[in-house]
Amino acid sequence: MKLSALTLASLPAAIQTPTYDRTAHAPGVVHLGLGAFHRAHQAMVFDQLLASGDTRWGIHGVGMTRPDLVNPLRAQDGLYAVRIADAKGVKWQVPGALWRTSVATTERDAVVQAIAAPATRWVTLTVTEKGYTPALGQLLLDGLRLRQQAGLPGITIASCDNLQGNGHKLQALVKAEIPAKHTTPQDAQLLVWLDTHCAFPCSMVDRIVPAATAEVMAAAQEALGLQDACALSTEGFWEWVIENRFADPADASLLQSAGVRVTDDVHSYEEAKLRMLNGSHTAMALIGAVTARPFIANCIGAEHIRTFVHQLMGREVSPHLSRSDWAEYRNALIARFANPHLKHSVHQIATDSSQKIPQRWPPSVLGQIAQGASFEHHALAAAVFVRYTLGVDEQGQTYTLNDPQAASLMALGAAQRTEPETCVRALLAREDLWGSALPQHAAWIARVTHWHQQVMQHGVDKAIQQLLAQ
Ligand code: CS2
Repeated sequence: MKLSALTLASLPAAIQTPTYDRTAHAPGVVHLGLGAFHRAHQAMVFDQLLASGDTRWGIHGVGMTRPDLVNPLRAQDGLYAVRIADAKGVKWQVPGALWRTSVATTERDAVVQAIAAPATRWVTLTVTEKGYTPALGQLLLDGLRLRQQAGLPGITIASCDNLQGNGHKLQALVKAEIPAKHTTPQDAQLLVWLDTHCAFPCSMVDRIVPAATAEVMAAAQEALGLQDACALSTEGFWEWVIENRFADPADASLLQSAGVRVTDDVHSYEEAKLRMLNGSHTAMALIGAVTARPFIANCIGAEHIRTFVHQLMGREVSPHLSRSDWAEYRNALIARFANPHLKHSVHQIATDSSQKIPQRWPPSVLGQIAQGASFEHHALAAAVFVRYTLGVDEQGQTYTLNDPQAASLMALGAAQRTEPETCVRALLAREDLWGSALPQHAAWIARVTHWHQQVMQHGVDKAIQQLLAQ
């Protein structure tokens, strides 16, 4: 038997399950990007608010492209188990906030109608870096336009993706779909309505949630006594920092009551998270992919890689952060990366590296350059990225580059065994990855070239050890 509304009551008493009515009310939240992260993070915050008796936080979850990810959730009435495991212990919980589901590519109209529904008060988004396209702006605008035409209240539209200033980016994307020239009076009104009645807060979200695995499904079966094709595993830690900018100002204290940090300064949390956590993640993911270490815990478990990441954060990232508690933050991150319960695949994190590197590495490198300080750790990480584009690890096993730029990256990196310098230069010239300043910086190019030589001659582990010995 599988987990569903019918079988929920049969779960062992130790598992926390929703006790509120999941069918009496229309969802108040439309979430775009129904991946593992949302289900083990925001959906659990909304579950808490629902459990407190506030019926407005049920979710209409939208998978952006993949019906095969949404269908199993539908078959389980939006229910799934989450294993929360770290040094403090292991527990299972079944959040109940996911009430409806759609797939944007095949059910676009249902999504537009959901955004325009009277009960909807929030739209949240985790559509990944590459999801910020004109098509997303248009989808949101179509729903928002219907709201405005129907005289409905404005809503809060919260981007929760790993992008600096994510709320501003999303707002610009939506407004860009209204023609700047020859604006009709209706469009002009819609623009004013968007600015005065809707809110696009920036936010930083954090929780390590690996993609579902067969191992977690088997563990769920054991813990639940039921089959759960959508079970997830995560850590106890979670953080949601959101700008105090809501269509309904009363939401600020409600979210705070559920443990969300509401502040006017999201920026300092965003930059620290993107460069410390995500920056280290990308470095370890590429190191792991090339050295055939399957999980982040394997990388951080190797002493030289742990020291490398510790130094990367402490020496090259932290000097440019506005967060002053960076040392505690770094130490907490190292402990989180080492969580043995999280089988966080390096290839999952290496996915879309071309979209992730721009937020994660160049700001720290540029900060170091401005201060005349060393950027050796980032240069080595960049060299490993070049090596990664070969698509074969140091054991000779091939792997796939899952990246919208995969073809062009692999084409540029293909000859790196025979023409290493040309390939490094070609990959470092890409402004879409490194921004406009770094491709011009001779010392940066020279240091990445140096580390690439070491990586090609001696392997990634030796190159890291050499760096640490400097
Ligand atoms: C990771 C993130 O896959 C990745 O790019 O760096 O998903 C990371 O696990 C989360 O941002 C943690 O909050």
